[in-house]
Amino acid sequence: MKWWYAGVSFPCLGLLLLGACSRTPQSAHPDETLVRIGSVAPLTGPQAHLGKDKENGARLAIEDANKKQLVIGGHKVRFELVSEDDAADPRTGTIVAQKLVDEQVNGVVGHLNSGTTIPASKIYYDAGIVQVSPSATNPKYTHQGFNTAFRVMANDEQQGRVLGEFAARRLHAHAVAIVDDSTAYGQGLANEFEKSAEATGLKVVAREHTDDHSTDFSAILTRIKAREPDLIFYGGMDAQSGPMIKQVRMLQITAIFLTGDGGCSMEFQQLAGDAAEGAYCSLPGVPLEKMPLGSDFKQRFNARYGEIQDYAPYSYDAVGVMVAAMQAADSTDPEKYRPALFHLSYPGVTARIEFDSNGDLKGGYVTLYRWTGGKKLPQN
Ligand code: ABU
Repeated sequence: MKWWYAGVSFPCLGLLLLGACSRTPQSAHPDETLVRIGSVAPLTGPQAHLGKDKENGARLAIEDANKKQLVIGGHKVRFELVSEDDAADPRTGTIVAQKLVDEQVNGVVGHLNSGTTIPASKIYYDAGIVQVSPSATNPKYTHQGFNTAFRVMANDEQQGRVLGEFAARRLHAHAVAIVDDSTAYGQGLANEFEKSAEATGLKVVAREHTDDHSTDFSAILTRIKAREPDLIFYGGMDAQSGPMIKQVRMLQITAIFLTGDGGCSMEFQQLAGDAAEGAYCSLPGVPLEKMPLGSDFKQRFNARYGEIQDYAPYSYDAVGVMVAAMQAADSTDPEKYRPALFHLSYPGVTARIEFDSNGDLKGGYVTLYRWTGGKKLPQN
């Protein structure tokens, strides 16, 4: 339901068109203030499963916040999620961002992809709306000088470095082939991996590019096979890495397969089938089981929404830290609670969340996993 149906009377609608009426949406309960948090992710297209997972994480956090019956700024508050679909498309991302700005949401959790998050961040910054991305890892997002931009996971500089060192020191690779999906995320992570791999003495024997809609990689993989790498690194999402590893094994390429968080989902395993066995991937943070609140979150999420794909816990934390900042500032106004985000030490389910002056997560731990018998097993 749109805010102008829920909270603005019909006479007010006319005045609103003349700019003479408050646009603040009202709760259906007269003694409550409605606090609306935007959530943006691809809910259609090849990444819809990841977007839904992210949305569900945010939804669970909103429900938990409402259970606490918080009073902020002297008013009982009720949180509401405003979910939007950007289809992982940068242009749609900016249209949806402008829509949320026009609707005057109190904050935004999103977007999911770096390619949508980065262009959208300018729109939120210009409007003074706080944006916490649970998953966009391209460093540029928090390096544009926008004090409204935050993220709750390690960025691709951190992840790429760890992946490169892991390939050399733990997997003992020597010759690596690198493929990326030509997106802000995939290409950026592959570049960081390449830097790290070369710094640790690995030889890059092939560098190839695909896109985030392809599923046939036979031409790329045939060229790679001729270069005899002992490891293939893929920068991109599960919709490509799943079919890619299948085709790697069909071509009888025995190289180790390694990818980042975009390919570390349950969907990767579903798409790859038996070919997933022995593949490696990284996820920011420590495994949920090792976090004080992680197992409880996992249990409740599984009971409510099924298996976690990838980003639900980070999205849960992104909403959680935003609500914590509102409580700390005793205000749901983004101008007022934004500064509080820089001073919080928030116990998330994926990490203790503290932001640096750019809005990046301090510490930025990364865990490597190996697919074994259909499960991801932590390696560090
Ligand atoms: N972090 C990987 C997926 C999201 C993105 O950065 O595009």
